[in-house]
Amino acid sequence: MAASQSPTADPEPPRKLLRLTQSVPPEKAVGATAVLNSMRHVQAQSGLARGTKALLRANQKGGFDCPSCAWPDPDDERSSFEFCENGAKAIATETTRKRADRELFAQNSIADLAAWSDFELNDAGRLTEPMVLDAGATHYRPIGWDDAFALIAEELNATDPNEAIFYTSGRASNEAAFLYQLFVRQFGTNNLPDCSNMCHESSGAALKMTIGIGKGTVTLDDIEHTDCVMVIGQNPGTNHPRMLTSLEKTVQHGGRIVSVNPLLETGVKAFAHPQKISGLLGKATPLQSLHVPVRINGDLPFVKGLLKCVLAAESANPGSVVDRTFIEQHTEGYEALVADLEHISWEDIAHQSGLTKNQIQEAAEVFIGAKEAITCWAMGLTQHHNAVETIQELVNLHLLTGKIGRPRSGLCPVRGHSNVQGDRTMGIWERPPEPFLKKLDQEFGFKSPREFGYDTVEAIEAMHEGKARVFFALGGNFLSAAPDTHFTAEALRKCALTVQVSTKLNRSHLITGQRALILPCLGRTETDLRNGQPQFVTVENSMGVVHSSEGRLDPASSDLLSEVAIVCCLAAATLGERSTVPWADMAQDYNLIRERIERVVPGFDKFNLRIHQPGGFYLPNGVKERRWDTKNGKARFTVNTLNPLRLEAGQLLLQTFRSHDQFNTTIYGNNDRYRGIANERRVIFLNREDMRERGIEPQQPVDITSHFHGETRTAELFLAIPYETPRGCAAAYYPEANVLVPIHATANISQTPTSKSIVITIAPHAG
Ligand SMILES: Nc1nc2c(c(=O)[nH]1)N[C@H]1C(S)=C(S)[C@@H](COP(=O)(O)OP(=O)(O)OC[C@H]3O[C@@H](n4cnc5c(=O)[nH]c(N)nc54)[C@H](O)[C@@H]3O)O[C@H]1N2
Ligand SMILES: Nc1nc2c(c(=O)[nH]1)N[C@H]1C(S)=C(S)[C@@H](COP(=O)(O)OP(=O)(O)OC[C@H]3O[C@@H](n4cnc5c(=O)[nH]c(N)nc54)[C@H](O)[C@@H]3O)O[C@H]1N2
Ligand SMILES: [Mo]
Repeated sequence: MAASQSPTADPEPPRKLLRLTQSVPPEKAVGATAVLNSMRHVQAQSGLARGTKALLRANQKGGFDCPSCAWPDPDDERSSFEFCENGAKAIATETTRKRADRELFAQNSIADLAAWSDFELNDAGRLTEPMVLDAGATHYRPIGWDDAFALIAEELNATDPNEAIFYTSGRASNEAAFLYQLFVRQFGTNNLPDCSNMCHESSGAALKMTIGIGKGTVTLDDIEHTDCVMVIGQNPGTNHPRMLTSLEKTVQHGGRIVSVNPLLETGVKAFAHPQKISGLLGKATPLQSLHVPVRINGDLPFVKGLLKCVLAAESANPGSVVDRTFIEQHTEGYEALVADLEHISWEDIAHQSGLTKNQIQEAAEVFIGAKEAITCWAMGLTQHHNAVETIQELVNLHLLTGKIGRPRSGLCPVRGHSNVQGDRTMGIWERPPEPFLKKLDQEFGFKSPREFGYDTVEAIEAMHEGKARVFFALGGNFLSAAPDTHFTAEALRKCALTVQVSTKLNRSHLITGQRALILPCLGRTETDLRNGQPQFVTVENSMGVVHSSEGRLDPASSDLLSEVAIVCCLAAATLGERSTVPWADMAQDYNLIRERIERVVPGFDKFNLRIHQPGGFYLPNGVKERRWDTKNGKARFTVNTLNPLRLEAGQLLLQTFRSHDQFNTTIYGNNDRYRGIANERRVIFLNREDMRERGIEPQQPVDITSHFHGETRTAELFLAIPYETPRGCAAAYYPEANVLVPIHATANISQTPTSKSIVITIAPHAG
């Protein structure tokens, strides 16, 4: 029998090649192929009846919130098909009939399972009962819930609170998240890292500092009726497919779409609406009117170029472009911005962005010519060393032109996980603001710790240095999502105990501390009965709408607990008499939790009443009324230095991104249809000239080495494929490429791992 927990069990997905075929990427997205694909996934996993029942309740008023992305639902009328191909895959994967039960764990050791691909791990099915891995054991074994909670409580109570880490992935409901942070703070620490640290932290930081709120400022209706949407560093066709429905409306209303991306992503080329006969027959609406092929991490100079164009247009025609009244009334720092831009040369901008002055001018003309404009972005901007600066530069663009805080204009960071925004609103944050803690303390009669906790990268470092010994995850797949896979694996292995609250099997269950627990929970689609009463939870979407989510399917197993119940049991077991919070009552009636949220978190007045409004309610957002929650009540222009990564001869910049067949580390299949890739994930997309220069043939196996401050990391066995992208740019899938992301390569201020600009070299595969 293979030994488990031995540091030799490989934390990387197996390095095995499948059978790649590459074809020309399609010219349009969605259409009948997407519908067929949705049904294929649902039928294969869930069966038609269970699957269809689930799909028809997705994103309906009174239904459940699709567990995939955070794109909002229409405020008014909804069709009966408010889901997309990738939402269908997420639902299929949760509602699957397959089970990762005690037999599976008895038959397969940890080492056996570690040899499975990420696809195979997820495909094992839903987890059915709590499992424990004893110290030195090779296999997980079943454990009762009470024993599991007692085990964690015992370990936590033998641990200095600051040596325990409590991670959250963005699927946790508001109710679960609120109670979780309350428990963690009563336990005595702010060690609450979350997936946001690896995701939109840069957006939150940049927006908070400049406009006073770390969230987007527009509604779905704004997007659908604006004159220009700039989609920068985002691939909506794959990651937010329902956004295409909105972009189609923008275009139909006469708006223009500019896509800024090193790749010409199919999703923004054209869209065939899957719920219209014309769309099913293949008739597509062209979406982007301009594609700007920026070089990876070339966005800061690109936006500076746009700003220079705005100033030039204003000089040519004073009073036409720059919104002087707005600037005077609402902002500070204008003069410094103008002075900075005067010093920046077009040569530097062109050189660093990889774009010509003409290309930038063309984009500027669309933006300037639009009376109203919205900028949407995601990971293509947030995961770079200067991500915060780049997003601040976008804020400059909107402030300079006054295109913010009025209908149809503003900023739109498009969130990832379906409730990642809500989790932060509920206090999942290692750097909680004082007013929040004060209210929390008042409400629950205790004193929260004030010392900031660890974010994701700091948490990994702390575990690695032996400064943390318990790791608890409310959802997610920390090992595979985090940077520097081998470093993170070493860190987790140094813990005394690692605990994962999960729905599906993943690699974080296999790379563990000395002891490990898997606590299986209900998914969004399932009925949550407490004391015979069905409960619902709430979430907040990317545009600040809070609404309910209630599943109606029979749970995957009778032995699952809701996340809320898990947190309550854990808190009661750990804190005992130390806590005066009525954990048991709240676990039985989620209205009681919402009453507490209402008293602690601003914007939730009459929560239990308003949550029954069909579609929910908007949280207050001062920027929409041009109120700025900054120190002096003004929006701030910022001066951001151009500070490009300097590459040495032979080096390339690698971004790590998502295929069309995955949700983060959950792999649904091995295709990436919109990029013409079938049956392989170990690929590296390269510019043709870059391949030729290195003598690399199409589909040749290569090894990739990343370079950071003299350190190197290597990912082996990827097939090189020629792809339309600027010189010097490369791309590979996450999580296979995470081994290359150096733990210390993080963004200024937000500390987000720089997963979109990894300095690499490639060489023919050795072996
Ligand atoms: N189906 C599905 N949906 C998802 C997810 C999923 O994995 N699958 N993940 C969810 C989560 S958590 C998130 S955060 C979002 C992620 O949504 P995205 O941010 O769209 O995800 P990525 O695949 O990382 O794509 C990044 C895009 O940015 C581009 N890009 C890379 N580097 C640069 C750059 O330097 N400049 C510019 N301008 N562009 C660049 C890439 O070419 C790619 O098009 O999606 C959410 N929705
Ligand atoms: N190189 C690189 N790394 C990245 C990124 C990148 O672009 N490149 N993107 C980063 C981003 S944007 C993000 S958000 C993170 C994502 O990081 P995570 O959120 O940690 O990872 P996921 O893959 O979304 O988590 C999947 C697991 O969540 C569990 N799960 C699913 N549904 C539920 C549920 O309802 N409840 C509970 N308790 N568990 C559930 C399942 O067991 C599943 O295996 O990864 C980051 N890592
Ligand atoms: Mo994310």
